Amino acid sequence: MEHAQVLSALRFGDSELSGGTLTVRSPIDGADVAKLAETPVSEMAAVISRSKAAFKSWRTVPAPRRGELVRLLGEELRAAKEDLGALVTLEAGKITSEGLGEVQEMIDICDFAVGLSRQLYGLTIASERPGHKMSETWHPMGPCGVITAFNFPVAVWSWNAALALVCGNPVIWKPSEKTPLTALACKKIFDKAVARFGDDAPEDLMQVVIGGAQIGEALVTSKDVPILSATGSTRMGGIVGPKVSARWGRPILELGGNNAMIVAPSADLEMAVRAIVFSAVGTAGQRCTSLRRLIVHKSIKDELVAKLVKAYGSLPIGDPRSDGTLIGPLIDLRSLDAMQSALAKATAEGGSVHGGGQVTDGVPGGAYVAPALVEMPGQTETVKTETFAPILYVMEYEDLEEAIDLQNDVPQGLSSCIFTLNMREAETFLSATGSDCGIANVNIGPSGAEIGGAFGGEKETGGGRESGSDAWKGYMRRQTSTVNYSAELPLAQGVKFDI
Ligand code: UN1
Repeated sequence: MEHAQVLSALRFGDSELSGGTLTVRSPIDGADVAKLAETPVSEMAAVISRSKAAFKSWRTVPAPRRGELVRLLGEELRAAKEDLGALVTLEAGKITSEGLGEVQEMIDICDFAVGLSRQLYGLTIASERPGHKMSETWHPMGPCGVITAFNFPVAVWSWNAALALVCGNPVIWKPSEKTPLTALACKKIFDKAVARFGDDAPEDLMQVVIGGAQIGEALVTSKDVPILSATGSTRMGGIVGPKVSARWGRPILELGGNNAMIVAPSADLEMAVRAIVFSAVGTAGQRCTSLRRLIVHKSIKDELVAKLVKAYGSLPIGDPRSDGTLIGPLIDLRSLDAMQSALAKATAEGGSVHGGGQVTDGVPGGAYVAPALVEMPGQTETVKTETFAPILYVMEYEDLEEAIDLQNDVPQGLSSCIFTLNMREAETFLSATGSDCGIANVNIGPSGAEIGGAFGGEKETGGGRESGSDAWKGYMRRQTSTVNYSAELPLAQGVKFDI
């Protein structure tokens, strides 16, 4: 589909797409597709105060009813799946199947959140005092700021928004400047769900603000935004996290990853190769869960590298809209430069590079690259640094302890995996002495997590958890209540204080 067709399918009007100051380019061909109006920084106080007003009424709507809105959003997303997937392709450069996959991830989290809306359970806790009852209740928090990155321009918003909404919180979304159109399209889809839902959804339950760092800064520093979820680089998180904490807000951070796979001697190598290729070159290496480090047992390293070099040689690179393409463009030329400079550094550190060059033939413009496989003599500084591009560093190990040490010896802690058929190795990898990451898989690559699990990681990945499991607790405040239904007033810990 041509860019204009994709935009008109989602009912973008000409006036919406022109006359503004934010130029949106498609990474597919570098073409300018829109000039969007930006939210003035001076508007942010009003945006936040409208969100506060929406909170006052949304928190009183029963949670299962709030879930109904998210159910309708899931329905609208099902209806818009192809169109929104195509827009993800247009704006982020993902291949068609991954664009659709991202929308599916949104649908899945909506389904999850609908069920959750009837399961925001607290606890009852045994009181040490007679005639007393102790319990724990979860309450809505207030406006939730969501700052998202270009690489999952819509799914990450939905993980946050679906949970925030059933938990009783309005959302203010600041998408990446590189992918604002997908955010505006989601807002249109959300508005359709609201129109079907009825009057008990307040105005401004979901607001999208368009612009750069200053817009984000307004959310980060406002005391009226108690939850701030931010996805992006560790550098960004290092600024955002402390600022949110300093004003006693709750940051939910999902930052850099430097994800590894250990390939043990017993691994099913055919399966490992498929998992490696998908997770290292899928999304052109631009997932925070992309595979960046391969730690291979010495005895199988040459065999595995040979298989990978062969597989890498035949990967279809090109227009992400074309059938059969597996590697689309990088988001922009800066990413291409960052990749080339990482490869030059790795070479200087003793690495030997297979592939990795720019691809200019048979592509429609944009920043296309061949994925790189880099055999490294050890875990150098460059290997420890996340580069958002399809570079896979290969290192070898002799015993599992050494492999786990290498896996853990990076500043980031998002995702990790081991390929082995040896149960002792697999369980050790998952144990307290194993991977230090938020995600640890066996015989599965590090990327492509399902929404049912809590998503996020440790160390410089930021410690936040989003999406499944009990990540919803990050969007609510916990209240412990003790009720005395006796006629006495005993004090806890047996304290006597008679007056
Ligand atoms: C991201 O790259 O920011 O696990 C999110 C995955 C996807 C989400 C990635 N479900 O790869």
